[in-house]
Amino acid sequence: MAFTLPALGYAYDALEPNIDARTMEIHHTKHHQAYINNLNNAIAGTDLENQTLDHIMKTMDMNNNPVRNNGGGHWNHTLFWEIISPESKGRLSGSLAAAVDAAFGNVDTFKEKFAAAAMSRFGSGWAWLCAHSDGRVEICSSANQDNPLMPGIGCGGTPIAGLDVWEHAYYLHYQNRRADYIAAFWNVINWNVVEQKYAAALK
Ligand code: MN3
Repeated sequence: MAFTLPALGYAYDALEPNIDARTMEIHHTKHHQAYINNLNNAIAGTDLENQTLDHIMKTMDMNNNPVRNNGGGHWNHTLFWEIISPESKGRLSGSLAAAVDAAFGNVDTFKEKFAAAAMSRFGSGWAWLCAHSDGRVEICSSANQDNPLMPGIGCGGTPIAGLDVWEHAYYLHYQNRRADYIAAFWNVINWNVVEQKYAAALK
């Protein structure tokens, strides 16, 4: 079964001014679609063809660059579209807020550390908030289209929020101002979805 581009739950211009419509459209219809097309081509006729995307991530042969780069690209963007929304929804609360406090002291420190992870990723990659099955959360970043589900990335758990810091994610509107793009992320993060993903990661 070939992978297909997931529909967004909002219009391309719905995240303005935090993420501009042109970036959203190109990012979704060109970049994400290309990862999917290349992934489908890479797995056609192989044992991976009928596996779930999660299974492909967790059992990744890190020497298989076409599947690593394009499978990661598909998984990562699928999460990203889900955890943003036209306006920030919900708030950090409940058991996720407690886990964030336990790990970082408070929400502001969490945001600072997440932004630092996103800023310090040299070149292209992602910043992640990951949840472990025992409830702990941690922040990390990974290069290119790698993600923490893949073996040997250096941080564990399940990503429950991720921020794309490839220039294609922000350059049209923010040019080199990655810090401004990261700050705008908090205006569009959907905490309700992140909390659902946190709860699912504990099972
Ligand atoms: Mn991207």
